[in-house]
Amino acid sequence: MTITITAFERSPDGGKGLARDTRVRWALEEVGQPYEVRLVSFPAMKQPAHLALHPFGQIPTYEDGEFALFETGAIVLHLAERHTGLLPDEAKARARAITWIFAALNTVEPPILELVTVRIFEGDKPWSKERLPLVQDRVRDRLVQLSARLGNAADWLDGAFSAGDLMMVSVLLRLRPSGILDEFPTVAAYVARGEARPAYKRAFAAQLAVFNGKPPTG
Ligand code: GTB
Repeated sequence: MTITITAFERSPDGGKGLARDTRVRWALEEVGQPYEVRLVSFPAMKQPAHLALHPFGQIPTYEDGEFALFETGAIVLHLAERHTGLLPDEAKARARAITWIFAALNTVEPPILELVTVRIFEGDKPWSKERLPLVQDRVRDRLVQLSARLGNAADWLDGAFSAGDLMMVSVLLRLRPSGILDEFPTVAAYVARGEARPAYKRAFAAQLAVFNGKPPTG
């Protein structure tokens, strides 16, 4: 069965790879699974056909024949569990790698999304300027902790590259427009290592091709 994911017909990020289909594309590239993409417009995401796949009317979704998933955490974990390359075989190391997926989504991503909200969606509110430093500091707290975890020697969060790193790097990339990442060289270097992976580059290029109106090749 061909795997099909959904993505924005026209991503509001202008092809910077910040929409969440990129992390699913990246996982598919890491595990070597071919996939197709169905592009959806904002109105189409709220129509019954898409809501049947995604109850919250969002992208990305994942379909493999009759089987469908939503939520990037669930999709990446599903792929990582069924194919080699994104989770260690040893049970405890595997559980730790899965822990990092949850840590990325539940502990690191929320303050980052708060920052995006204050900077972009609430930037015109009178209280926005006052709130911004508080939210920036909540993000900085997490980056201090991640820097400590990575230390000077580790390339990845727990041994070899895993789905936990894929999710953490994906979450951290959303920070790039804010400039905060550059304050933390250890974390910035970690993100750069993720972006340097051939699978990430293919995923990024594929989503950019959509934005540029170029049909995917190969
Ligand atoms: N928890 C879900 C998951 O991880 O799958 C969240 C999915 C989600 O937020 N999807 C967004 C969406 O469909 C796209 S990725 N939004 C449309 C809607 O809710 O109506 C979030 C996103 C959007 C835009 C940018 N950007 O422009 O930079 C980056 C990320």
